[in-house]
Amino acid sequence: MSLEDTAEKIRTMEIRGAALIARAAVEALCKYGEGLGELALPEFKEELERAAGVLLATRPTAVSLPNAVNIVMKDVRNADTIAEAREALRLSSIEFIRDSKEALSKIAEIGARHIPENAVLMTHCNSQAAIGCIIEAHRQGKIREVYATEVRPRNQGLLTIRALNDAGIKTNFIVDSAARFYMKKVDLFITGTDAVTVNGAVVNKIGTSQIALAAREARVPMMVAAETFKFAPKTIAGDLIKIEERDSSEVLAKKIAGDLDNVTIKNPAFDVTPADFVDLIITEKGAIPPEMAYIIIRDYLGWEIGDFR
Ligand code: RUB
Repeated sequence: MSLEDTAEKIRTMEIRGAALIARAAVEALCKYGEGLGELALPEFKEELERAAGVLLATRPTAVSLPNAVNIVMKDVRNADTIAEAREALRLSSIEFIRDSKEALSKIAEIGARHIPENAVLMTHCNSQAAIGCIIEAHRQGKIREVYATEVRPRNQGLLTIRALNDAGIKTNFIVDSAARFYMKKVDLFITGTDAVTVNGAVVNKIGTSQIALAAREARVPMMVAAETFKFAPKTIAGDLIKIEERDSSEVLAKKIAGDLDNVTIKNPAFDVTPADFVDLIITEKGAIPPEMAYIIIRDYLGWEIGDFR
């Protein structure tokens, strides 16, 4: 698959979910670099930066994408010879993909420890990291049942119920607006995330914050499964996470919406759940309260306050 094909698949959400986007981007970048013919070092670096730009322009919210590209490009940028740059690209790509897969199993193991016995869970959207925790807890005999939302407008809930069903987990499929109705039966609300800010706010699929609000009202804790590469370094300097606004036709077909001259159809793909509503974030390095997000950004992603002067 060419770089442009991967970018298009990310844009159209054929490839979706923050971790899968990051891995696909890294694979595409690596393959693109390997396909570049004889080039001098500056041209090689330039071509890769251009390719990285194409990938970064696909979807704005998942910080896993710029983080992954930066992790892979760091050694390439520092390389002194073309051979070094090519080797750096190959090795750092292999390493990122391996580490990100290992992170998922670690998160599943740690997350399952924080799921109570005989638990009723609710989840929103389709997160590999969150589903990993649920499946591991199920393997340990801890899950009674799961409520999974539909996730309008793109119906990612269908992917979630397929995964839970295949794992043999008793699952209830509900429309998004039924989340509060069922919250009283739930012990834990669990999601993944596209970005965690330095102050511990969690950016995830639209509707997450509404369900988090219902969970808080019902005194149901919220747990977020997040690889460390989902933490957003630039929020240290006050950068806000850009919320992707997708095409209105995802919400309402153009042939229906066409003559509604006074109606604007809004389609934000993500929302922000404040740290106050989040009880625990499960990373591959351990479970942390949201207030510790800066430690992850500093100690595991290598960014400091001074980097953004
Ligand atoms: C996906 C979404 C997921 C996170 C985490 O949104 O909000 O909860 O990306 O997923 P979209 P994972 O479908 O718009 O990409 O844990 O798999 O990285």
